[in-house]
Amino acid sequence: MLPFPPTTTLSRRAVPLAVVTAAALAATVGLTGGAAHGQEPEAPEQIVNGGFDDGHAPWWGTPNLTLDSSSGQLCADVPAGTVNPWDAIIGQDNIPLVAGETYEFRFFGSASPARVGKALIQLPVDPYTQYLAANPELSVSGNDYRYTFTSPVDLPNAQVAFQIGGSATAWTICLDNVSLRGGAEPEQYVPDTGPRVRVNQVGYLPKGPKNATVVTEATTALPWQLKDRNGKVVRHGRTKPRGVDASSGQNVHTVEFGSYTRSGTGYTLVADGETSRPFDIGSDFYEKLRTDALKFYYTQRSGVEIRDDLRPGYGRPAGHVGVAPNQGDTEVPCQPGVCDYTLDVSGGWYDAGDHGKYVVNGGISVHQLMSEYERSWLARTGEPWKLWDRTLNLPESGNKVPDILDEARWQQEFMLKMQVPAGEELAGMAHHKIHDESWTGLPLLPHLDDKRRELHPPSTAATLNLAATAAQAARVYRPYDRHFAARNLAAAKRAWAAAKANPEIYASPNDANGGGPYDDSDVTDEFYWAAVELFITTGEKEFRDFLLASPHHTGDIFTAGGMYWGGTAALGRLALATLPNKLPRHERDKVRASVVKGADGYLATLKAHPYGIPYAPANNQFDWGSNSGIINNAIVIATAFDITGKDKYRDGVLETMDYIFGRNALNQSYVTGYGEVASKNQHSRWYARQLNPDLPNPPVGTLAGGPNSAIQDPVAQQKLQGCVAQFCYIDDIESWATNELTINWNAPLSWIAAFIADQDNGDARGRLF
Ligand code: 9MR
Repeated sequence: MLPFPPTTTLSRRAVPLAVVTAAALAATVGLTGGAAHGQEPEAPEQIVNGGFDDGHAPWWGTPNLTLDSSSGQLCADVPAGTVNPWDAIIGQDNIPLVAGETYEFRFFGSASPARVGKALIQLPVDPYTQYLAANPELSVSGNDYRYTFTSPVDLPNAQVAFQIGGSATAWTICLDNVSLRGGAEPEQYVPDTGPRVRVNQVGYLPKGPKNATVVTEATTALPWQLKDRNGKVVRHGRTKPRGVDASSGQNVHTVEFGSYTRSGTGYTLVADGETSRPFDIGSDFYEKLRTDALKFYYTQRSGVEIRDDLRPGYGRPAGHVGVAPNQGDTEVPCQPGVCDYTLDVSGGWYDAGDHGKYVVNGGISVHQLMSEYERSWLARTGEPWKLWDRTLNLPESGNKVPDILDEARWQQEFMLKMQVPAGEELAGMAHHKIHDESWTGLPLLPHLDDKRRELHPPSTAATLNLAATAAQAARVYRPYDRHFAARNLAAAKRAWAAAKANPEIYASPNDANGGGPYDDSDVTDEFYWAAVELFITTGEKEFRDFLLASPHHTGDIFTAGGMYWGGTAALGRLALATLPNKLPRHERDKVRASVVKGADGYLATLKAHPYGIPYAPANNQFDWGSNSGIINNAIVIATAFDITGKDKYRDGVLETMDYIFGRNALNQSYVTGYGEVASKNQHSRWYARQLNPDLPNPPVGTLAGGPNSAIQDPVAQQKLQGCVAQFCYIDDIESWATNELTINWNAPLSWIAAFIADQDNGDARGRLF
């Protein structure tokens, strides 16, 4: 972070730093630093009348605001009951921007009572592209704010907009000294990465491996010490120099202290004069994560009230049940020209921080939950009773069905609803997705979304996601609800037939207004996965012949980036390797060997990686949602453990989680509530505490997407330009490209948490597979 000396230049109301909260510092680019920031004195002012000493023209306000500049500041009373940020705006138009020029945007702002505002510099017309998006935490006494951004466009008429809607209660905003000048030095964002000794801040299993990474200039081995919570040295040794790590650009050493096995809390590791953040040695935390990572799904539910008694602090009205201002999802039309019927597609999980619901991504998510359940029965260390009824505190708890299946069913019911009804064109296909006709802003609770909801065209990929998950549901739910199982099997077969008849209907990459595209123009892997699930459930020849002929049955599918919503072949391969099925033994052995080989590849990557992850994407370009790729690769390694029982695979899984929990370049955990410093501002319209203190943070056990080299969002672009892989992340709610939460990222987290919790202290010996 930059130093923040009290300003002496622009503001007449500079506040002493002591009254500025740490949160405010973290949430804004910086309070004004005056001359220290190197502003070019001659750079011309682009904003007209930002001082309000003589009226406020040409500033404008939305009709619900009365602008008052009689005090020498511009003040407005914001009425109660606005929903979206843009329901109340103070703005100025016709601001010229020059491409490549770095600007400094400054203003004084106060709010009574305190509120988070939105300050934007943007295109004045649809799609309102934002060149700067800031969320100043406005206090009653007021602060000076300063941001910089580099304009990507030449534009004669940009707009400065203070969006101040979205509050249930009335408040007053005042602005002063609004200024925009070019020629600024680009902001240097420096994350606070704390001590240079990087550990799993949550903890290590007593009998598991224990690895850490030290960031240091030293090139020869250094002494290290492990200290217990009283500061007593309980083990010591020497580091291993590892050179420069490509994923962080840092010179690093590694520490291995797995020979120390005593449980306890408050351990620290000391090396090179630095003391790590504290950690435990134990196993309780994985037992807790097993359920926390699954409990995440209840508060993602659409179409039902979230009960505060079940999730204190997270209760909210049902979203999208056809109650105004919602327009759906009980009777949703298609996009214009796509179909002439409506469907009841209420229910399911919201995909992520948006209110969209997508069959493609919903598929892998619900599949991995059902697979977690299936593994609990089949793996040698599996503990099915840990996922049993009454484990997740759900409305359905007590119904004698495992809670994990109650949760998965909420989504699977939605998947079934997305199938095109009999008698319609493309009957049996699944609509790709349903979401708002255009993007909504943050924050926005689901029940307050007033946009039109639309069904998007059916796609082959969605249809195969439905076929795969419905085939799986048919076997998983059979002991609990034969009727639901039969309904799924019928839907799966209908979907399969429809996909075979329409094998190349692809979702458009351009269909991305109001929701993500989830486009995919190679669905051969989805065909393979669906055939596998149908084969495991039915044993039928058609599916066996299909899967044996698929290139994905023998191809090298264990890629660097790992399985994900657009690459599902590995889901099929893992299922065939682990679930009872009618493949001849020698065929099945080949499949198992291929999984073990895939795991060996990931282990080799992990061993070569000074931060111990089975992830080394081409050109060091970390993917969108890299954390899920990393954990999905660990699932392949875990499956090799289930197949072979060899400790090295279990150790690889455990070491992978060290990275997720803090052994990384940013020295932070990516799971909310786990570790001393952890992600807590993931992009979400309803866990939006960073924008509105009345709302909660994401629930404990929520995984952040993690470093994404492509930094597509404005906050990341503003602060992380030029970042090296692991540094391409920021815990800011507006960084949707690096810091979102999703149903398909928590699914592998919950799978792997259950796997590790099953390992007890790292030495579980279960029944034979
Ligand atoms: O996770 C998705 C990622 O793989 C894609 O590259 C990206 C762009 O298409 O979309 C991501 O998914 C987002 C989806 O489109 C909308 N809901 C939020 C998802 C997570 O960011």
